Amino acid sequence: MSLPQHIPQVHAASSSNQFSTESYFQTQRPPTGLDEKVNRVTAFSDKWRQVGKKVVLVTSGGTTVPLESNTVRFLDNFSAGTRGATSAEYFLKAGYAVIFLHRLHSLRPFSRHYSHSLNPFLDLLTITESTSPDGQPSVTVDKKYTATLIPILQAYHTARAQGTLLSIDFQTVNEYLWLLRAIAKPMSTLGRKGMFYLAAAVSDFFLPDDKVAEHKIQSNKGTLSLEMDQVPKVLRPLVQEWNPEGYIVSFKLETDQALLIPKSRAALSRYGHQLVIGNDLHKRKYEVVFVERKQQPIGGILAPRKGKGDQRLLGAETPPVAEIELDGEKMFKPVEEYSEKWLRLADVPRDGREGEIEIEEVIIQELVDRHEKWIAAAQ
Ligand code: 9Z3
Repeated sequence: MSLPQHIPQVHAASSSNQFSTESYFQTQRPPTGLDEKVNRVTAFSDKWRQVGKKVVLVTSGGTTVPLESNTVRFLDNFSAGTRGATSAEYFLKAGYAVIFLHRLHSLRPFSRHYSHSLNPFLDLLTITESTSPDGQPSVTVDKKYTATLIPILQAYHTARAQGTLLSIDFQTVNEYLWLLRAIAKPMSTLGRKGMFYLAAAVSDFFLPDDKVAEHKIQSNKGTLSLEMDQVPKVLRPLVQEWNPEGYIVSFKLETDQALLIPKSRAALSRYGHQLVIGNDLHKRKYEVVFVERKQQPIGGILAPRKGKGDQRLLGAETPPVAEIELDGEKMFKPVEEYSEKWLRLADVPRDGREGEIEIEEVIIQELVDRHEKWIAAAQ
């Protein structure tokens, strides 16, 4: 039966491709410049591995989704890269070497303090007329700004002199995914001394190469409909194949606070990594929650059920078990237990400190301890 003209046609969901990570990398083109970027990361992580330094990959900013391959238009998201850029500074301060994988033109460590919109750098400067014979005026930083500027400048110079900060940029979600996979490899030689701090806001949807328009989409049709495919969840292969020894921290962003903990737990259970930091879009600058497993992943261990309520079956050290039925037989499956820790700026003791405390300082303090324990647990 054909539909009358005025009834809108709805695309069947089954017409979209479901990309596994494997099929994604088989079908989507690698970005130009990938090898050169990966070579820089390899040299950087080799250098720091040799001296036993801890290395963290900080991802930062939003990814774009181009609508045309000769890109005029693209989809984007809100992320400015504040979390990533700020965290990178505190990781450096805590003695890490930092690979800063960031969205092109998003905020960067150190220079973020003087972003063009919030605190324009030119506003700090004054011109002083020359008193010397050459008649050249000089530029100085206004006295009232120097006390704030000096520690930032010192930390920046230290990172430059020691070579502890490597910045690599991406723009599209495709570039981000290829880079993450490629960087995970050289980082795996760091073993447990490598950390992943995945703060970038990565698009959940994209237009695969075979669906993207080649040239600028013309506007004369009056409307534009897009059917996008789901970006594969690369956390699973990152944890299970690309870098199984690294300490892996992902972020979970929600706008409904009630979803933060259940969604963070679900991510831990699904991907098996070490920590999810949950944050609410509107409170993210002063409140986050750490969600982690109480014990290491134990997924998949099944034991036949003996006596009713027999929880000793898996040994005294094992976590609680749930009774499930598999092929008609009653089995026990260990249940993962989670802990939550809220970090709130309002709870941080000020200890006579003046000025603002940033939530990233508190996050990184907590992470350094956990990462140390992760390293020690293997020894
Ligand atoms: C975050 O949740 C970051 O904390 C923010 C930082 C993007 C909120 P800003 O750059 O914002 O400081 O303005 N990042 C991860 C967001 C994300 O896409 N997570 C995925 C999800 O929630 C899981 S990997 O599903």
